[in-house]
This record gives sequence, structure tokens and C-alpha cells, in this order.
Amino acid sequence: MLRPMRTPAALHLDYLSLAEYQAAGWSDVLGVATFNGLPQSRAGSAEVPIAQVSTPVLAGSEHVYEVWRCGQPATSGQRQRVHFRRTEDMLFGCIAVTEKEAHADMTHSALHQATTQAYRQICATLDAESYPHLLRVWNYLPDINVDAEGSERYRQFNTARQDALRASGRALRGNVPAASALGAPSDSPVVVYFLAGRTAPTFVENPRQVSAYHYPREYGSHHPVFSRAALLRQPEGLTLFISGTASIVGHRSLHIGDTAAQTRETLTNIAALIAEANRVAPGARFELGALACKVYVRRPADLPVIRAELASALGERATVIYLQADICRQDLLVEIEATAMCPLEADA
Ligand code: 3EB
Repeated sequence: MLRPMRTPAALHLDYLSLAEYQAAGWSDVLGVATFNGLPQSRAGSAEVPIAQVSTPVLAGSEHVYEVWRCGQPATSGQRQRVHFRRTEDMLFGCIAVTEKEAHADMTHSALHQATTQAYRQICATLDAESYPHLLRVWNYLPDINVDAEGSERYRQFNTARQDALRASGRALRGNVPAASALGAPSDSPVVVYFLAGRTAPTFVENPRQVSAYHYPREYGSHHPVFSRAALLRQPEGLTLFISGTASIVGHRSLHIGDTAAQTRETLTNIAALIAEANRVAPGARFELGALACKVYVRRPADLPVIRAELASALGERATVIYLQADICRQDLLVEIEATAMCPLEADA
């Protein structure tokens, strides 16, 4: 396949099948997330942090490997449970914590404790390694919609995430990373993986949506801490990290029970975010048709409907993978996250 010329030092993302993954070079891999796959450690990969997410892969191959490349030398490390790999300007890291080992106490559920442990260790790593700015965070929580010990588990996660970020001295609104938070099978660990930088990215909000950090309290006593998108500027190019996006306008879920309409509304939200990024970022020319998308489908039977909507909205150039995952509001049937890349002219 003919690929657009890749500028060597800019961040780059590929979604690979097992065979492609096994054939791929390792020299500039910063980090990997596997979906329903095994770590497949091979010569050269031993040092690369690999987040193992157990969400089932829908359609196409059984396994998906999300490979982040940095096009420059990188060094690996570990601090407590966080495995990481870093370049001069950015760091990829991952951590998995089981609820069994996290120990509930009188006031906090095991999920709260596991989340706290993950975020404390992430923040401590970023502070110690001097990459203070979280750019993008992916969160996978078992049984995300289940009510347990008096509240929904997604809300327990939100409380713990917010408390841990506050305790580390980080912002809770405004300058907060792009993120996704999805369900995972029961008994899987809480898995968090992330990208962080030495300099602050530009955070982008969606004019059609209330910022998640301003959601009213009906969605939980502790608001979610994420931006709708984060924009990384490197000398060679721009990367737009689009958070998990759903059929939410204002702060309300729309098109209850209508998967096709939810998918269209979600794509309209993503188009609005891209337009907003192009408006605020000098030199940005992101295109809906050139995204790399990860689509989370609550009910596998909805896959054909969702796929048809994406095909008509995105065309054939976009890269799309489909995973089965529960979404953090019961009434949402689909959620889409995306990464967009755009090269910069050398003299821009
Ligand atoms: C939403 O827009 C849908 O809690 O980190 C999307 C992306 C969602 C990230 C998070 C939640 C999160 O509110 C849910």
C-alpha cells in the first residue's frame, strides 16, 4: 500500500493485525495497546510497554495492536507498577491494577482504590520523569455500568480519578487531558494507558457540548476530568487526540434506542471538534476522512448499522477498528474516539 510520506520524528499511530504486528519493526515503537491480544513479546520488544486491554474485537481480525511510534530514539523505564518509554518530548505509559489487590476499606470500594493507585502512580511517574502534562488517557474499567456499594462504578471511578489528580496538584478543569473511559469484561484489571508531554498541549472543547468537567451533578457528584480533544504540536506535525465521543448534545444523551442516529450525532460531534481544532490551531488542516478511529459498540448486533454510517460519513481513507465495550452512560450505544495527524511545512 502506498502511504503518505512519514515525517521521521513525529508521533505516528498504526492499528495492526497480529500478522502485521509480528512483521513490524520495533526500533521506534514508543508503546503498544493490545485489544484481546497477547503481549507477543519478541526480540526487540521486551522494553516496550504493552497495555493489555481485554475488550473483544468485532469484525475483521480477532486481535488488534495499537502501535504508537515516535520516529526517534526512546528509552524505557518502570516506576512502581507503571511501565513507560520516553523520548526527548513525550512519554507513553501503562498500568494495570486488579481490584483484588487494591483492597476496599470502610469508605472506598475496590474500584475506587484501584483507580486511586493507578492515578497516583501515573502522576508520580510523570513528576519524577518531568513529563508533567497528560495529553491523552485511556481508561478501561470492568463492569463500568454496574451499581455496587450504592453507586455506579463509573461514578466511583470519577470520584477516585478526580481526587487523585487533585492530590497531585493537577488541574481538574480546562487544562485536562483528552480521554476515553470504557467498560471491560468482569474480572479484568483496571487498565490505564497514557501519553504525556514536557510542554502543555492545546485543549479543544466542542461548541455543541457542555464540557465534561462542567456536567451538572445529575451525572455524578464528581465530574469527569477530561477535555474533548488535545492538540500536540511537534516541529514536523500536529496530532489531534479526540476523546471518546458519543451522542451527547449539551449534556444530554440524544436518540435513545436509535443506534444509527446516535452514530450520526457522534460523527457530527467529531466533525465539530475537527472544525474547532482547525480554527484555533495555526497550520491545522485536519480532515474527517483521514482519521484513525476506535469505535466502541455496546451490542455486537449493532455493528452493521454503525459500520454503514461510518462508511458513508468517512469514506475509504479512514482507519477504523471496532471493539465491544460498555459505554459510561447506560443510554449510549456507541462511542468513537479518534486520532488525527497533519504534517506541518518545515517553514510554517
Ligand atoms: C461523554 O461524552 C461520554 O470519563 O474519561 C467520554 C470520554 C466519556 C471520556 C471519561 C467519558 C470519558 O461524557 C463518556
